[in-house]
Amino acid sequence: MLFVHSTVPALRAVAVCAALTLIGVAAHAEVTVKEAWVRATVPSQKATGAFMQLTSTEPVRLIEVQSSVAKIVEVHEMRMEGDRMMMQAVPGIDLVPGQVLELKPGGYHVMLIDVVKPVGVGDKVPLTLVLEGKDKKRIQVQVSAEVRALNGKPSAQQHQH
Ligand SMILES: [Cu+2]
Repeated sequence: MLFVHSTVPALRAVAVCAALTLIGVAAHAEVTVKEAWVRATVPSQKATGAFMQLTSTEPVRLIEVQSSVAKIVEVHEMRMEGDRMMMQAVPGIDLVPGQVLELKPGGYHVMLIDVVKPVGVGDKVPLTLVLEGKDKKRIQVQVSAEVRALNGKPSAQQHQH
């Protein structure tokens, strides 16, 4: 009798684990990041932008970005309001499966505010993207963004002039 009582809960625990694993796989989104770059700063400049192209296999929402190079990191949108260019923080950006979400100058971008030291051309800036699925599960994507000059051209091309 003792043997039976101790075995049944153990089996139940295994069954629960297997079910959780299956849910995890079904909700797994693969997020791809391409062309990640950060605009170089000049010594007196305290804020800059990070840009990239994002795609996902599942509907997910970019809700947060973290980086060790800035004290505050926000997701911003830029848009025309009348004849003025306005920039403001947004709570998140939705990724539609199969569509490229482009963060670019003049559009959505990651704002790095209060940079701890100037970021120079050729440096690598670590970014952690936090994305949330429809099931509220969060995934993190680590990105190494190349620092480029103000015009956004890759540094290799800069050297050709
Ligand atoms: Cu901004």
